[in-house]
Formats: sequence, structure tokens, C-alpha cells
Amino acid sequence: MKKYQRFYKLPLHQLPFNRSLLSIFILTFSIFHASCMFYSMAGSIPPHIKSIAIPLVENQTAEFAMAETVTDNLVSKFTKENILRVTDEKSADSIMKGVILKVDDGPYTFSKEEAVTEYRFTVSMKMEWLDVENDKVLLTKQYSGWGAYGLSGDISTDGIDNDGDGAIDGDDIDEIGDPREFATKVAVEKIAEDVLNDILTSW
Ligand SMILES: [Ca+2]
Ligand SMILES: [Ca+2]
Repeated sequence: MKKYQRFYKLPLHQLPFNRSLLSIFILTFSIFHASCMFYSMAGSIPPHIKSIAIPLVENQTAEFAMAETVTDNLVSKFTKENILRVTDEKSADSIMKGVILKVDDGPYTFSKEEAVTEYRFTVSMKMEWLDVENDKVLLTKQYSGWGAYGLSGDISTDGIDNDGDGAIDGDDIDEIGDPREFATKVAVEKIAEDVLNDILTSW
């Protein structure tokens, strides 16, 4: 504080830097920075599209209640990322249609004694993003995501990085709850993340 007061009392030409030049620099940098951010967001999404609807996905597998779980997880991830306003189908500028193509739930790693140590729950989906106004397909692609779980049934102590984020058990506050429910959530969140990445970068 003292140092600042000392500088403040100095005549302008004796200051260690030119204050007006500095403010011009800061201003220019801020504008540049802001325009970059605006560009990377708005440049990627057709400008008339501000909102998205995510209706109940279609389930082509025999897995019970998967459509609801997957849809809920998709909606919650899109809402959280808030890149487009998530709304109902009647008022949305765009619609994200999802189809669950395949669910694989099986052994992934084995111990030396050939016992299963890790299961992987993989969800494969086809996603189609539609522009309502122009009746146009903006994106259509297949995605997959997975979550891992062990035999113990307790993902907070199974020694497995269940969501593949590099943190295991006690080091990861997310690793808690029903193994398969968690694996489904992780798999769908990964799919939603990849879709959002494609929405932001594929134009
Ligand atoms: Ca983890
Ligand atoms: Ca774990």
C-alpha cells in the first residue's frame, strides 16, 4: 500500500510505467480476449440456434428403463454445460434425437488367476441434432461412453477409477452409489461431452 501511495504522488512522467498506455493495453487485451471467446462460441453454432430440446431417446436394446435414465443424464449434462438453453420441443430452435444402439456390460480386466477384476458398462448411441427452422440435420454421428465397476459392489472402495478421471475411490468425491447407475451416468456424460465438443468445433 505504501509503495502504491508513493507512486501515486509522483508526477506522471516519473511513474515507472505510463498509466494511460497501460489502460489502453488492458482495454485492447480485454476486447481481443472477449472477441475470441465470442468467436469460439458463436462461430460454431448456427446463429439462429439458441435453444435445444432433448426428447426421450429411443432404446433399441433390451435393457429395461435405459431410455429414461439416458435421457435424464443427457438433459442434466446439457443443462449444466449451458451452451444452449435446454427447453421443450415446442419452443426449441433445435432438437437432439438420441438412439441407444447397444449396451455392453461385461468383463474388462482379469487377474493373473483369470478372475474378473473390472467390468465395463459401455453405451453406444446415435445422436442426431436437427435445426427446426430449416428442417436440416446439423450433426449425425455415433458415440460411445463407458463406466467401470468391480465385483465388490462398492465403487468407493473397489480400487477402480470408475469414471476414468484419474482419481480413485476416496480421492474422487464422485465415486459413490450404485455401481451400474454410476457407470450409466458416466457413460452418458461422456457421450454428452463429446456431442457438445462436436457442436462447438465441427463448423
Ligand atoms: Ca474417478
Ligand atoms: Ca472406485
